Amino acid sequence: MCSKTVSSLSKEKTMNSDFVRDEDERPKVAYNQFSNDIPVISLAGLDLDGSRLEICSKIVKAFEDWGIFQVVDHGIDSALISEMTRLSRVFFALPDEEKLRYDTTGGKRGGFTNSTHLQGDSAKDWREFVTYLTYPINARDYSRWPDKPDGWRSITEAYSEKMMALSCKLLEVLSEAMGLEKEAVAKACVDLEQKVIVNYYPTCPEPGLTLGCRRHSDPGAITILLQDQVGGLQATRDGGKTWITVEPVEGAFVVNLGDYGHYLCNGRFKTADHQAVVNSTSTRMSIVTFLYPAPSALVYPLKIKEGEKAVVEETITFAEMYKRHMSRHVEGASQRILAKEKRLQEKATMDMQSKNADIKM
Ligand SMILES: O=C(O)CCC(=O)C(=O)O
Ligand SMILES: [Fe+2]
Repeated sequence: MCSKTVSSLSKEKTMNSDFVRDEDERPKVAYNQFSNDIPVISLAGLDLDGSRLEICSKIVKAFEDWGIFQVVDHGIDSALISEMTRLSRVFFALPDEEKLRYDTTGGKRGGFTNSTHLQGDSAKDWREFVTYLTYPINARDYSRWPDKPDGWRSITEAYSEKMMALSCKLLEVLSEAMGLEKEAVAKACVDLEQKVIVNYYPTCPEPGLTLGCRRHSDPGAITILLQDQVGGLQATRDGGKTWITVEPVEGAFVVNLGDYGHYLCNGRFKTADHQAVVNSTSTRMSIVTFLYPAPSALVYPLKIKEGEKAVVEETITFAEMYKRHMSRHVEGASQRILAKEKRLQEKATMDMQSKNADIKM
């Protein structure tokens, strides 16, 4: 297995084989072949009775169709967004030794991860990332927050606070969409947890053979994602048959519904099925804020319409749901490896048979 950072590997002419995905997992649509199928929704007037209903109904439709929308006029200061972006870029440009001071190998919660080590997966993700557990505040472990560049820690604090406020507004919309009181979803969460991941995707010599971030859904309630103007975030709503590349919109955040959010509304809203692809000319960055319920929060629909069945078979805690979510991904990955080995074996047998046939002729 290769231990260089992805940034270092990106300078090589060919791609390291650890990153080569099975054919059916490889990108089907280019990173810059943009689609505007995902709606861009303005939050201007969200607090006014007249326009709130209209904005909420647009969000409901987007969640029903895709589990994803983009949000503009969200009230987050663009100077804060630019500074968070600038400082994150400075971090990833640091020498490997500096980034690896915060290496998460060995299961540390928070710090720098060079590619993703999903147990049993057929290939690694072409990305590096930094993770911070940002809420609850008393759970922050500042020893895992990189101390370089200067000012990044305080900007991350300010950024995560604004993201928490925006997430709470969106949880209110989700509650109202289910016909419940504004606080219903936040109450179901018991306590809100927030994790920030800054993803960095170096340029890749063979982007058609790999993924920056494997296909997945986010486990939590909602995710707020800031991407740069390069493009690479892709979504599917037919189980991976067809994909679209989400068009980057300056100043917008992408909002994804996670698995927990999907279960709370009894499956009415889709969980966002997504991945990220890379390219050979531009590095890309995304700053992702996950909103999770407390580990003890129960995963169960808040409202089940008459005649409807619950999409969950039993009430479990979010901690248990998270564990199952991760093992589902690991199981899927192991099955892929077995299938790949079987295909290779079948091919070897066929090659051998045709060689024997040639000899007999
Ligand atoms: O970089 C992106 O656009 C997607 C990242 C993502 O889905 C994640 O970090 O969960
Ligand atoms: Fe994601």
